[in-house]
Amino acid sequence: MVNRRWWKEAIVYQIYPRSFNDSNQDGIGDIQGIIEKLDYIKNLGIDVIWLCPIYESPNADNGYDISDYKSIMDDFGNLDDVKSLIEEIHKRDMKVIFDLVVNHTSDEHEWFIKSRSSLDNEYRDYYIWKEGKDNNKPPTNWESFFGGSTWTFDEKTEEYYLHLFDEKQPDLNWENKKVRNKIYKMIRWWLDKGIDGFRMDVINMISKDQSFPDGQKDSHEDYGDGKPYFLNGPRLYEYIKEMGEEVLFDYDIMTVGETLNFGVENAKKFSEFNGKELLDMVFHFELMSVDRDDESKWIKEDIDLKEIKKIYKKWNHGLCEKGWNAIYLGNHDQPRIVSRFGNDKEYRIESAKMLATMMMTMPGTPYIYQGEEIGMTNVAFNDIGKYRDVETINHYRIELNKGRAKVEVMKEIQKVSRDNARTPMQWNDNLNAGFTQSTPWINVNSNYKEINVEKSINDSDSVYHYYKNIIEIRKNNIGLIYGRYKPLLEEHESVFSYIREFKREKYLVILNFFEQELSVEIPINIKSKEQKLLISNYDDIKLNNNILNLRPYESLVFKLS
Ligand code: TEU
Ligand code: CA
Repeated sequence: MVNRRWWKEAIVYQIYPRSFNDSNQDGIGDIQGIIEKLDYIKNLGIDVIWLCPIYESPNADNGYDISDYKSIMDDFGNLDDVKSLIEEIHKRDMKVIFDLVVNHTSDEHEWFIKSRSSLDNEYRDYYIWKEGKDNNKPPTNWESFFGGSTWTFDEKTEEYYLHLFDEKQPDLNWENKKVRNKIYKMIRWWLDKGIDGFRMDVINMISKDQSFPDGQKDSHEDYGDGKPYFLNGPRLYEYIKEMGEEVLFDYDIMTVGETLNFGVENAKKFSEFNGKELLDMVFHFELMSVDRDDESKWIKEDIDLKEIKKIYKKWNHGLCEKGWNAIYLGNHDQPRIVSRFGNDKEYRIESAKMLATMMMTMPGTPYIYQGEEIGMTNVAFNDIGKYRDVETINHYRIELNKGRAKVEVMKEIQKVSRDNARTPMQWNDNLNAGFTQSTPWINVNSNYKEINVEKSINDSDSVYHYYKNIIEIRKNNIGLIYGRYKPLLEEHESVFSYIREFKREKYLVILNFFEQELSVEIPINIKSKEQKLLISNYDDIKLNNNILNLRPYESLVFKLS
């Protein structure tokens, strides 16, 4: 029995507005720029657009530091632009979800300005303030996601405030019911404008262990690990449930939580309350750490396919009865997927298509990040001055202060920096890839003459057309959406293969995950090669008695019955 929902059958397209399309030639993408491109998005087969934050913000973290939830960032436009954006999206029979960033605000939000002004004002308790300990050291040894302590001392009132991210992103105090009420009201205000849901930024960080213990720390480390005390905290379920009851349950919307270290059990638990959907799905980070060193996100390791298989199996089986998956390989915080999981040189096209095949044949709702559909690559600027991201710039500064060599640190940044995904969308081979006619806020990737939307649309063999085809195939084959997931060849180190089964429908997916050519015996009878091949990224098939010869990144999807 499947529980059909529109958001389970949707394909989502994520827009990072700053880098999408500049309509007024000031070098920054904007709302009108998005409106200009809605037909392009619709044509790809998209149902839902997820818009990264567009609210008023001093941009310490590109809009994830909000100074007013109900105003629009000047760079992007105004509320009227947003109203027409929502209208134009709905006109095209698509939906739109916004980013909900309520773990923290900007330090320029009026709540925080008031909060920091004295010890006893009515907003003091909107944020998390603590006295220093042992000679006025920070209240805990936690390390911020962007480097340094999670606590900043404020001279005015001589206390520390908590910020899990930048010091310009103070954490809200969710223990305070007034804060929660204001947030629920703000959510209702946006839903009444007609948006169709939310992507909830770091939502499993909102409840903190109120005893604020120090985190574990090895002697060679400067900071301790606070994650056990602010991830999946004691009141998290209560808050999400309350948000549902006080506002979300009144609307037919979709919600996707961004949840670090959440786990399948939580994903299940949080998917429902009293028969109503709570967090419809979550972005877990397990695939985002398969190629990273345990201690540092900046150390890139090789791809281990068996690890990837294990993660999909765990989540696909874990959420097959209850809950739902969100499928993504990249976003605005991650390197470009073809550079990371594929090969952005001689097999860029083949590997981008292989990754698309995997995403579109997995159980769960697929999320495409802007540019992925034309196989955009990492940028690898050679000069730190070209980077814009606070996390990257901090990393550079902190590591150089430790005495590390510039070249070494730059190598890490080139592979891992979030700016890899934030260079402007490549529309055509004109100046600045058609993104803007003035100087873009961040440089365009120099490969834009080779990789751009216009060229991709004109080439029937492009990554773009492959995405378009496979999206259509997914929509026409409900078994690819709701079918059960059965892994095959689980011990194979370079071929990823699985079955999707739904009532009488049966699909077989075979992906050569690497560039080595190889032969593999498929443990399922494929009667004739042309029989039911739905899609492949090569022109022909090399099949002989169930032995498949797979070329670099070759991917095939069969409909067996
Ligand atoms: O990201 C949260 C997060 O934990 C990471 O993905 C983060 O970007 C990075 O990897 C830290 O090392 C969300 C947003 O997606 C991100 O853009 C924001 O910077 C962050 O929250 C704060 O709002
Ligand atoms: Ca602009």
